[in-house]
Amino acid sequence: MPIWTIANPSSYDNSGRRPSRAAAVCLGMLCVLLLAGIVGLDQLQTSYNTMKKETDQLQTSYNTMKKERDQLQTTFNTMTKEIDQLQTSFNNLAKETGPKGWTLFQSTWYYISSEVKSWDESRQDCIERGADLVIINSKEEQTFLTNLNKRIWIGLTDKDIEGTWKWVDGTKLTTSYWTGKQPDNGNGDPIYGEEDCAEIVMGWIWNDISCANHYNCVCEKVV
Ligand code: MBG
Ligand code: CA
Repeated sequence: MPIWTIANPSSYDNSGRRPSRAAAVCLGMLCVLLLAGIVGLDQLQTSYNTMKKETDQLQTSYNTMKKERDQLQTTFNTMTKEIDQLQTSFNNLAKETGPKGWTLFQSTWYYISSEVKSWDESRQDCIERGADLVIINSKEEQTFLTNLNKRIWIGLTDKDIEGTWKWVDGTKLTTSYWTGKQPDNGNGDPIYGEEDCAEIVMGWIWNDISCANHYNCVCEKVV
């Protein structure tokens, strides 16, 4: 049945236009809206597809990079191990070929004395060997000296100004490894007297003690 026959004749307006025309306009607008919706949805779908493709590509790149990073990490670990092995071989070789009594540790030569002497005599000995009493610049060097398990003189003194500790090259002390309440300058006890020289004690770290005491020493020669 045609649409205009449904219209109620009482609903005719003053313009004399038939309601079926308004319905047609509405229908037309709905169609336009529907079309716009469809176009919009299509664009959204396209954008979604593009983004999905990009996300997939990013995921692939991420996976590739992760794999590459893992490979680099493995290579790095292998190389670190090789460096350690080379360092050990080098140290062993240097030990064999270096001057008698001298040990190489981290590119520096150390002489561990076999005789016990006062701090001043020990320093003089080091100087005559073209070196000086050891100056400690790193935790590794400190550990190396502690591991010698000897009572040794190091190149540290406060002879010039009491309480101002200086290395034998004149530099001021920055990082220190004093044991417990040390340095205490003998803690006022006449048994110990004035304590102006630093030693590394077996199982201890640093202590100040009378420079006249006789200990082994470690000389250091930087090449
Ligand atoms: C000693 C130190 C000495 C002084 C003394 C004070 C038990 O260690 O060797 O240098 O510090 O303690 O009591
Ligand atoms: Ca002391």
